[in-house]
Amino acid sequence: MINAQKLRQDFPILSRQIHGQPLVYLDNAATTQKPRAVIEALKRYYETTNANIHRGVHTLSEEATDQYEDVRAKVAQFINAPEHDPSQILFTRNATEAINLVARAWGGENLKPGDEILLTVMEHHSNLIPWYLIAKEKGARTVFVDIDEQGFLRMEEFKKKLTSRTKIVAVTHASNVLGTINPVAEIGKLAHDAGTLFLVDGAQSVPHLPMDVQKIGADFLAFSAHKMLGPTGVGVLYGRKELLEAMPPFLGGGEMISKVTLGEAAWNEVPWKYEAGTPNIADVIAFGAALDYLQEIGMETVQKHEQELVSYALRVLSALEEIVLYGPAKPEQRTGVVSFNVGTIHPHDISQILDSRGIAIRAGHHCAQPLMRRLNVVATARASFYLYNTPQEIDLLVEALKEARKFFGHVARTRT
Ligand code: C6P
Repeated sequence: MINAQKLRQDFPILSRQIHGQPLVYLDNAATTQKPRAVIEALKRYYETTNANIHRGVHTLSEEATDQYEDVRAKVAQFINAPEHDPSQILFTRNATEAINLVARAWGGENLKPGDEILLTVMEHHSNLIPWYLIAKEKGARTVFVDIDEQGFLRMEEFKKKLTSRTKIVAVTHASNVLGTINPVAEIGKLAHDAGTLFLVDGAQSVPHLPMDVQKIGADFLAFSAHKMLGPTGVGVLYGRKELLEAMPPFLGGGEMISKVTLGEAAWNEVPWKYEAGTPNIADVIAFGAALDYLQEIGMETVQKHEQELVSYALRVLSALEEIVLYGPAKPEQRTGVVSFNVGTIHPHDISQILDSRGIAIRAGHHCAQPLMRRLNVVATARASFYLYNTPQEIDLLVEALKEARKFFGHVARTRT
């Protein structure tokens, strides 16, 4: 069990006041707060180890290189990459860049006119636009699987749309709007049986549940450090080694070459073939502290805590008048993300009222405009939880929503 009250003491920002009220941070799907261990790792690196990596033959450079490469090994272990081989882990700027890398490097080389990329209507723009761009360039097509009324993927439709034309299936593991956890192991098996590749967008799953890339059969997995207690500016792409070795580089420059002559170049080995230029050394090293922190607690425990919170949130929120909740009804079928609308109040207005009480949520289309259209809304309000959130914070959310309803109900009445 997580003792969230105790754990909160590790997060300096959580003792902040916003508009004179204690901060209630419920925007964790956008980015999470950072424990002192991560902040200190960053400071320690700059105060004691700062140097460029892989180049200098001096103590600082060697220490920085070792610390940076140690994190690659930690990530390989965290997601259970085959044989925990670190060369399958690439550092990018974020999950978005990781997906762009696959679309450009793999798609640029392998997609042909008439080929299909199988996606779903619940994808974040980061797992749509890179595919739209490469599909246009290559004359390939994007195909979409719908959801049912509860927010689950229509698997019968998925099976029908998975054909010999499908060259890659790219699906989010967990929706950033609905919280739905997709059956990725089943999708991976179907994709491989059909002879196609499988990319998993893990931006909303790797931070919240135990990840095993081998179990889910992912050929590629993308996620961001900042959504799992780590710093901004670090993303991860896991790729199967044969694929990474066969693909051409994504960006060119220093570090990613083995030999350069006038007009010709040969590429470095993986993973460095994909890490052109000086990487985000400090933040990768601090990400290592975030992984240690999560591993110390255990990802099963993190998931269980979030399920308890979401279970409580669904119960108390559904008792509010005029509320519409989106996504699966059962807490065990979702992550700690709850999207909702209250009557005709615009989500931005809800968010503003909550902010005046120190409560941070997100409102808008959540970079999932096709899903908003599918749900027949322009926007939703969204509360998203993490390991430091408490049921008391959900009570504060509910009280503030009651106030918002009273206030906007009053405004609506005085206007008519
Ligand atoms: N979703 C949210 O508030 P980046 O920005 O690259 O770190 O993550 C992109 C991304 C990819 N896939 C999914 C499913 C996501 O939810 C996100 C980021 C944030 O929902 C910011 S829009």
